[in-house]
Amino acid sequence: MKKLFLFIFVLLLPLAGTAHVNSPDVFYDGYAGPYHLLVTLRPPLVVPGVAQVQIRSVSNDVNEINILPLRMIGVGAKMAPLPDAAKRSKDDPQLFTGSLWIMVRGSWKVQVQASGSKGTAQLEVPLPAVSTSSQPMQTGLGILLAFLGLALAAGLIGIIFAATREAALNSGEGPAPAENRRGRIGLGIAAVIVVAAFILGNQWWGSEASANDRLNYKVPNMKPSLVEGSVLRLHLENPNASEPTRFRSEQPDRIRLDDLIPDHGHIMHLFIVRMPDMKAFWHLHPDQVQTGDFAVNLPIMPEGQYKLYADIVHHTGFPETQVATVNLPAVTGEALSGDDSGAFDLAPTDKVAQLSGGYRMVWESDVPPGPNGERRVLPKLKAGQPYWFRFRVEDKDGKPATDLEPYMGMAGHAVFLSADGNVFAHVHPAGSVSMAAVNLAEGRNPKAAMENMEHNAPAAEVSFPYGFPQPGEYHIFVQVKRAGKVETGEFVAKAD
Ligand SMILES: [Cu+2]
Repeated sequence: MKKLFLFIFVLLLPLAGTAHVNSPDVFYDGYAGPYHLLVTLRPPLVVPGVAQVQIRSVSNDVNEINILPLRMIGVGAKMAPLPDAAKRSKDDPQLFTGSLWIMVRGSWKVQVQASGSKGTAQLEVPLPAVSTSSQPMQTGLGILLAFLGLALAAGLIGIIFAATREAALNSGEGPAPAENRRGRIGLGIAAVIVVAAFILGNQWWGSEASANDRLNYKVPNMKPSLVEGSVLRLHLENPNASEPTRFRSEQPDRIRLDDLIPDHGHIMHLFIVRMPDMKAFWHLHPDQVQTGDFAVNLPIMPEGQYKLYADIVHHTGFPETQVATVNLPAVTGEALSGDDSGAFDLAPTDKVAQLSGGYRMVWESDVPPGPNGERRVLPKLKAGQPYWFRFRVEDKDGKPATDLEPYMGMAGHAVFLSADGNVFAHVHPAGSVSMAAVNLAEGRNPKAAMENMEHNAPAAEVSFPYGFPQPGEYHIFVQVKRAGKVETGEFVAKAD
């Protein structure tokens, strides 16, 4: 039964996603006051719908967790519904689960209130909610409704026929030819009205269904072009611009391209990956030339087919990834500078990636020690499960690196990409949420994106909470900054 459910769930996995491509779940590693929590939010496939919430407390001092959904901006952000209690697992007392109704599309946040031995504290997790697919009516229900509708129509026609023919008769009298004729006329008129009602009803249903389809979120496909040999221009698309409402009122969080806010210091983060070998990877930061148009100087790049993923964040905290595939000739571009990084000679590995100067990045296959300090090994990775992906940077003697620096305000940046390029997620130590959205959710100025960022030297180990949306092979690109230079390690992972 569970397998069947899983199978159906996989079938229903949306072909679209936001912020990330085809990776709709939200993973968030954060603190509610003194409590360290790992929050997983599974947004509904169709809005209105139910979001699944799973919270793992890292320590065992949390007794109770309450959750509630709020709009990210506008009046809804201040009208908190009563919180729901998350259910504590019997087998695993540090695991809490719950579900929340998300009633409209747009930018939401989930407030998590944790209570325990150190009092009550809360944190907020951004949740972008969109419909990604329309569910067709179940065949059984369709047949039942068609049958009931026909019975109603036949009944209505029968009643009108009987009423026009026999209502004026005395008891015991049969209908005379005049009454028979009146009955037949009544029958004809009733049949015409019922058939007309069926046709109009069907049109109404169809237009509602297609209006609903138009509201489904579509992944935006930007148009790339190469100018002057080494400048990449990107023309963004906004297929979700017009959210027509019945009363033509404008949605406050309608998706538009003139409202972008910087996310960890840049208005766009562009990832370029060569397909299908994935041995070339860049993380660049194009400038906005005008609304919807961006440009960036390309580095030195070998010829090939490249997939492009451009992350942007709207003023509502709603993140999007614009995608494109492009064939490029060899580009004799500029040396990388500023926050731009990447390499064209990466060697994907499942354990140890070589960095410059003999340094290494090691994917740690063990997980943090268990409740009694016992060592635990990372189990086989399963799709749909949240994990901490942990990477240790060590010097040529195998000692933990001591010269790591924050890269764009964070200890590390990771990209999780499926082998076919259809699943993409840009993840940080705090999770898969956009950092600008986290600031917004917690009531800080999203534009002052760097103010809550790390300035201290990161530890030699960096971890990313993430779960693969579906089974398959994935590449993980992990970026850290060491001695003033950004280094990229590439790992291959399999999810069952
Ligand atoms: Cu990043």
